[in-house]
Amino acid sequence: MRLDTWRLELKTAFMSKVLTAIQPSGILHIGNYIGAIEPAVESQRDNELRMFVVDYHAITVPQKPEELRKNILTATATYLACGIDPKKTLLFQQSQVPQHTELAWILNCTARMGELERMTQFKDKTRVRGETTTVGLFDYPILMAADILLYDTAIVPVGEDQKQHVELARDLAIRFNRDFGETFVVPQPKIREVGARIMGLDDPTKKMSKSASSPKNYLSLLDDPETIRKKIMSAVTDNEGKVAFDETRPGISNLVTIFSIITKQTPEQIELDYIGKGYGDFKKDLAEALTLFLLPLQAKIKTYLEHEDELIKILNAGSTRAREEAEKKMEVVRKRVGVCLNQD
Ligand code: AQP
Repeated sequence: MRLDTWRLELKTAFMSKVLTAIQPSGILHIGNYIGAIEPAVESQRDNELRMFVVDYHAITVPQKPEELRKNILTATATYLACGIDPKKTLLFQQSQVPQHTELAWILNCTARMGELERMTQFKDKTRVRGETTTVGLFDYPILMAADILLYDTAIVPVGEDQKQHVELARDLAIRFNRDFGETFVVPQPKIREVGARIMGLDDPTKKMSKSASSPKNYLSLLDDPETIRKKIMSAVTDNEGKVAFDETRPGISNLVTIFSIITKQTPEQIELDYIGKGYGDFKKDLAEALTLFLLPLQAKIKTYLEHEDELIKILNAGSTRAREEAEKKMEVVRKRVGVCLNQD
């Protein structure tokens, strides 16, 4: 065997299956980039990555059909612009792989009401939606568990907000394996140390969210330089006036975190650079750094969006491969549960 072939085989044997996904519930923001996209791009190098657009998650809250379609394409263009390579990564659209909803139904029949009632994200969103909360919103962590378990996923890089959902997927995998025989790999959440929870610019006590009621909450990856400047300059901080990463001061710490990640400097380095300077100088530099970071990314996203047919082709090709893989797992699951009548 040639040395390079041997090396490739050895590498493949140690590659982990990694999975990540984003809801096309709006234009992706810097929190999605830091919490999910950048870690996914990193893991693509040495792992087997599955990355998809979870459109059936997005409809757990009302979406305008034409906007949803656009957001699916924009999310795909964003993944590609950020460096996801469909030759290395299985890139697809969740709704094109019906095995996700099929497995979700089976897992529904093993999950407990209390497990879902405890989900923090559900409780937060219910507070906002009140009577209009859908059954889908309640059940969405189960669909997410199905997304993960179908592909023998070992690692799920997520932001802090999704940790509880990955833990539910673990519990459901362990229970299914116990009751029906070894079927699912038990996944692990992977949460980055800095930037796992980017906070809202208008309220740093809550996480940045696409569906926040005010656009001042998030920094969209498509915001233009003037919007970036305005949002950063008006970001909520405190009266201390000292640039520092300090958990008791969530506003300024959040901005230092964003600065640190996009400029690849440590928070300590940033603190040193701003000794004796005020928030105004810091925010101005942060807005400039974000503009420099986002403009080339936006140009790439725009180019991908100009070739809609290509984007659809990439998603369709990925979805075909995902269906084949997911179907193999579902054949085992149907047998284990007892609904498959063929014995062979
Ligand atoms: N603020 C955040 N900081 C760090 N990571 C974040 N993520 C989301 N918000 C932050 C991570 O991005 C990935 C995709 O999330 P999602 O779009 O599937 O759902 P979400 O977590 O509910 O994100 P949003 O922006 O808050 O969407 P909406 O408003 O539609 O619910 C996940 O890995 C998530 O952790």
